Amino acid sequence: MGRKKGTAKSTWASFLKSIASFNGDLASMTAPPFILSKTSLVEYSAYWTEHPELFVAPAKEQDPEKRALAVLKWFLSTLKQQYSSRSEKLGSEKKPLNPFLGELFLGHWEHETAGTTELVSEQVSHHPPVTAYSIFNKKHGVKLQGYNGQKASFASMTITVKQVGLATLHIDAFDEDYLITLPALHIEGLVYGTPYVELERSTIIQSSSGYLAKIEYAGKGWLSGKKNCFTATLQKTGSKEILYTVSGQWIDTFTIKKGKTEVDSFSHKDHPTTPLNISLLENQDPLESRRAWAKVAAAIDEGDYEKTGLEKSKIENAQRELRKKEKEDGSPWEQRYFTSKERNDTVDKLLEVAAKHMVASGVSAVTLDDPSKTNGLWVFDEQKYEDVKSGKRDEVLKAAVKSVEE
Ligand code: HCR
Repeated sequence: MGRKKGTAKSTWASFLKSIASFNGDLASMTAPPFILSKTSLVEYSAYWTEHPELFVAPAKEQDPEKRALAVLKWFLSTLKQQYSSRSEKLGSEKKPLNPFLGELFLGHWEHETAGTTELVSEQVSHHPPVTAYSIFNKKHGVKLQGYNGQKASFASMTITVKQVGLATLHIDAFDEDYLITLPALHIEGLVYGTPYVELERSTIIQSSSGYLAKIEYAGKGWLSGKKNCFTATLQKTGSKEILYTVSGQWIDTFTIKKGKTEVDSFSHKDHPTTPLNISLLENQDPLESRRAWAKVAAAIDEGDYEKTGLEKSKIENAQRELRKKEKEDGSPWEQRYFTSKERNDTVDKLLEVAAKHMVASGVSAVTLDDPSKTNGLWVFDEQKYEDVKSGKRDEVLKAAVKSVEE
């Protein structure tokens, strides 16, 4: 059975048995210690921008069609980081740490041509677990924001994960918005103890300038014999004419064609990622992920699973106490950088356009999950961000940190 031997093999077998009856909340899944990752899910927002030069590239295109294509290219380039970077050695996907409410992951990328791109990621809800993020490059006027939760199910020895949430990209120079839906995925290789992610179904990217990109995912044995494949098209919304087709393997290379002519290509080996800069642990806020989970991460590194469990429980128990206290005091947790809305007009408009097009072309319409599944629609609150930066919210922040440290 794969690379698992002895006790690990029997632990894996009982793990498979146990997930057969889990309730769909990935956070509640108890995984064997050897597949525990020391990275919290709140960090995953950084995967959107490990190629800052591609993130800002659309802002340089004057032609809306080329801009929409540049957005599609950037999105496709993020998939490897998002879904397979933790499993470079095939089949070594791990279970991330479940972020606590208020957990933060902050950083910035410095790139020769793209300049500074900033990242703000925050766990905005614990039940259900939801991470919200804002990634922006002021020099080029490009802003991405989104939020994300997961709903999982287990059948035929596979964990299938539906993502709830969405992302929007804004390009200041053209006052243009792009709505990005998130793909579903499943975990392959579970039976062999070699888990890895395969994407399924589709993603759409609808622009306010009237372009729609559709990406269809396929794994091994479907459209091709290769894993992690996709085919994408770019059309003017409402038109049947395909302007560009993009296809390939999202973990490796893809080509962009206009008709039968190849006009561009992308290969991960030619595009090294740019590392994210984060503060030293001692300079981090106590709610910042790496600092908060440091003892758990150290225990995982040492392979000391008893200590790992102990340190994790300390954080989880403190969180339970904190929620109890908030309830008693009637003062709910206040998110540091994000605000929950019931409606988002930009998103609604783009969805409506995309849905009409899809119904007309016989593809099932895109709908968004009920906001109650993510405790609302989360948007980056620039006022909160500025107030934190200028020190205006110091008192509130100190109180939040104190309550977590107590
Ligand atoms: C499914 C997953 C947790 C969720 C991760 C998400 C969906 C989080 C948001 C990111 O933007 C994109 C993303 C990428 C990850 O690939 C995905 C994770 C892959 C595995 C993990 C499971 C909870 C792990 C299950 C444990 C297995 C190894 C048995």
